[in-house]
Amino acid sequence: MDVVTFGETMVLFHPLTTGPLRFAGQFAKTIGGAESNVAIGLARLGHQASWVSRLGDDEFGLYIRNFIRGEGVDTSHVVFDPGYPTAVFFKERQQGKEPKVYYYRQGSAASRMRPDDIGEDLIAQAKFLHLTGITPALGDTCREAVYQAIDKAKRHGVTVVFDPNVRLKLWTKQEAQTVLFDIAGRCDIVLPGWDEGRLLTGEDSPENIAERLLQNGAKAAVVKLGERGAYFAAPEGREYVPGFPVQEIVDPIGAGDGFAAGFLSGLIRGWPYRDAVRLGNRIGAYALTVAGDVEGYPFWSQVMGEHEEVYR
Ligand code: KDG
Repeated sequence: MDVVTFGETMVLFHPLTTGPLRFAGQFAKTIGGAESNVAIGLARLGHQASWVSRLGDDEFGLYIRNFIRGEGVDTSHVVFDPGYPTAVFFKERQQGKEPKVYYYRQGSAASRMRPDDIGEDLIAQAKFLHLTGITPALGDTCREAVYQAIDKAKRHGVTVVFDPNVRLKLWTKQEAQTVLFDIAGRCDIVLPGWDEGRLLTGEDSPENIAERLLQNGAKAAVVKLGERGAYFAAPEGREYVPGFPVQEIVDPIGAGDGFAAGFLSGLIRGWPYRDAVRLGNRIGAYALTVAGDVEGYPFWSQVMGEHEEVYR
């Protein structure tokens, strides 16, 4: 196994029209969840990824499991929890702005995840454990599962990668800052967006954010800077890596997870940070071109340009 990750995935409905949701009459259905996004991105790039979660024992639970399994991700540790629903969320498209997100996830099956769901044996087989700051915001047992998973990974020398993924619809700024900064200090590699880095550290520049995260205990930090690319601080050096140009941004949600998948793919291949971050920027850019989270992630053959594209 290359990467083990765990977290909540929801059914995502995105409207076919722009404007307030109350006027939207037609929706496309797909799935979204930061951790399964990363697992799917990795599987498309040719890696073995396992996604662990709880789903409702319902139609949407099966839909999510089948979708993720269909992408080649290991879902054999997913628990179907009777009596608690699979969560859903909606995007609201706004002209010229990032979509708004509305969650219906309180009391969901995934909010009942607990430490035993993520077995030490599974983590011990992996090269990386990938975590996000969404899971600890879902509830006390989820938060405890995150802390214990980090301890399990450490006992087996598994590298822990943490994307803070701050979601202020789930908790207050103060709570998010305190808990996520604490978790970041226990992980090996931290991948904040620039705003998230500012919130966590109180610093402003990417360089200072990264240094503060290293002082806090991480071995490396990569600050994502949107179209400007990313800045990394790691034992092998410190550098800005330029972004990948995109002609038209359809929807930025899912780009950070694409970045994590590409970056991890580079590290699994044994590449230096500069190249791994560059691949992260590239996979993140693909995600910008579609309305869903994962539909834009490329296969490895596309990244390598192995096939000449024939349109008709
Ligand atoms: O990174 C994209 C995810 O944030 C989105 O798909 C939904 O996981 C999600 C969340 O909790 O916001």
